[in-house]
Amino acid sequence: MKKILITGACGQLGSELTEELRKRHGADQVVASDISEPKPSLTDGQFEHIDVMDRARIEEVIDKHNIGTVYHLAALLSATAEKNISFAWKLNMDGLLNVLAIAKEKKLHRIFWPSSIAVFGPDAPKDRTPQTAACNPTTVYGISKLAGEQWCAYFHRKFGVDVRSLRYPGLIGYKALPGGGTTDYAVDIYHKAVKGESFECFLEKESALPMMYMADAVNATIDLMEAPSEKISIRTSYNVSAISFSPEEIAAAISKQVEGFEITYKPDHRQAIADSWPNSIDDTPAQTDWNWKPAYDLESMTGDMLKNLVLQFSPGD
Ligand code: AKB
Repeated sequence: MKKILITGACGQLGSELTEELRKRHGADQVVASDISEPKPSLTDGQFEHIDVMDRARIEEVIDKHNIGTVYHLAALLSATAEKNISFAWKLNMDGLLNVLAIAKEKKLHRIFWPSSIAVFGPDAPKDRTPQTAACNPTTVYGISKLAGEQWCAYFHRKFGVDVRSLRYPGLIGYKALPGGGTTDYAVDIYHKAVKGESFECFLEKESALPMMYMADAVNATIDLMEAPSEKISIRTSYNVSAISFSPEEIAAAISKQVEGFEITYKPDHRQAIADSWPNSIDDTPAQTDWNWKPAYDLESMTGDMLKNLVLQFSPGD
């Protein structure tokens, strides 16, 4: 059987996706890769160092491990990308184009590539933003995701590459920290709450954004990848929705479970990014095509996050 390769496996989504795919297919079937050193949680299976801008290196790893499927996650997120626009463009685009070209040449079985709600900009409706809303992003990250979506559709249409994609909202999990995103506050806030500290939020209190619990994100990704080809009607990237909340709403959900929790607001440059994105997403095509349905709402996610972070931070661990 051909193996699975994950790029960017040390990232927030990569580390959890690697864990779940190894659970489902066996640790020896899933090769994790990253430009960084492997995290301890990734050392139960094979690991390779890959800089995704180096096409020859990706090919070498694909040949060495007899790879059939690639989850290509390595990228710079929105806030970091704004600080280094040329590098963000190079990493996000060259990485994807390398993987797509290799998939075409080696006739790989399937590719997954993450897009984002960042493809939408101020011209899209804010609430329940539909799949086909205007995509005029105002960030370099959003521009790279929009271009990437079109490259995915092009490689599918022109060369038959079976590449699939989701427009992730902000992802929230307790196992790994996000890095450099605008939605990162919604992870950091839980860490502060379990440490008994107050939280200073870099977004305004009413700034609602689409979000998703990591367990739902991992399931959505694997469900999409396991769906029969004839069910996939969208070859750019699917809208997927789960929860939508503002900083004041997540703080209220935490306060119900952590007595005395306090939040203050000091909006910074990330506020402009958040302001350009939708408040919530309509994901009808994902529901219709491959039965997408999230399991977690704000309350159940908050309960699970707090329970698991308390276990992680408890003395003796
Ligand atoms: C970010 O904030 O940059 C990401 C995203 C929504 O794509 N979490």
